[in-house]
Amino acid sequence: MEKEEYLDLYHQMVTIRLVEEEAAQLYQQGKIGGFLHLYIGQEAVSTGLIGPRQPQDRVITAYRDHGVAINCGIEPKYVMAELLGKATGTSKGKGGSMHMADVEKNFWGGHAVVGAHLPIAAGLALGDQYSGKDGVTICMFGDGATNIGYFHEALNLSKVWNLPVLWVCENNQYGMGTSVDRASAVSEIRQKAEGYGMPNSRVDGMDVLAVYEASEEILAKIRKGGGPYLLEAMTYRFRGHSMGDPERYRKAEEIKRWQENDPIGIYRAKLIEMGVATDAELDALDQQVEQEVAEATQFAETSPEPEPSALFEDIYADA
Ligand SMILES: Cc1ncc(C[n+]2csc(CCOP(=O)(O)OP(=O)(O)O)c2C)c(N)n1
Ligand SMILES: [Mg+2]
Repeated sequence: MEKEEYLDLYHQMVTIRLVEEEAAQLYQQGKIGGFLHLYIGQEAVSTGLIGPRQPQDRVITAYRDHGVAINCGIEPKYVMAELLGKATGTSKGKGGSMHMADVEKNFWGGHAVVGAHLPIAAGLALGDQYSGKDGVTICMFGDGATNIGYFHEALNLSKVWNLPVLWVCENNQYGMGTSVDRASAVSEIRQKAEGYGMPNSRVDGMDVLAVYEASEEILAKIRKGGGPYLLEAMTYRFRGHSMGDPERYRKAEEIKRWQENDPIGIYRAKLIEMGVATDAELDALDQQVEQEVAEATQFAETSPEPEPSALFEDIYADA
């Protein structure tokens, strides 16, 4: 990788972190309605995963989607405007936090029903296979989603039809307040792929370069007709399940231990150690992102609300 590419990954991770820290404040001020699920702590997963994708590769995820939207190339100002329910938002202010999408960026959302986007991912991949395109569908979901029927149906059919899907389980150790050990019959989620004869592996989801390398290699295999693959990324969400989670199910020491393993801090140290960038260069980049996020917030706050008539638009797709 060239220096710019290394720094671009860093820029994306810091952007996600600062956009979400700002969003948490706006939520507390009552400017963001509904639910807000933050991705803070998990930035290395989507950044590393989406880094090596080709433009024809589709991306689809669950409701923890702000970071994924940014990694797919949606500008922070459109993410922020969507969070505030403004007409300039990426889903015209009608989707909000959980329903970011931009088909032009090949980002297929943002889905609130746990596991429900997995069969949609299989359908997207079937469409590409049927029309002879070489795109891979990258489908991200949580550990909790792997205990849902949709997961098993989608994995099974993807293998039966040899669909080009990269299934990615973001194992952040909890589904709401329930730990993986209490909800899943197997502690290594990747083992669930064995039941469908599907290749699988685990990766350190706090190490953006490890995720990038795994993604690059697996995408190439799938693109060559290798069929579906399940990648389990080990990660942790530093904040509650959503805003307002009292977090009675995990100990402060556990959170602290993981926070000491901050994916941005790890990557920053690695960039310096590898001689890619100096402390001062990274500080300057941090400041640049602060400025960009302030501008994005300003754009969102001063954007108009959707017109009432917009309620009746975008309900049915044009044939
Ligand atoms: C079908 C369905 N059941 C329950 C819920 C409520 N719910 C929202 S998030 C969640 C936990 C999912 O955990 P996981 O898949 O691990 O994702 P994470 O929040 O950790 O990213 C649940 C049970 C839902 N949205 N949809
Ligand atoms: Mg989870």
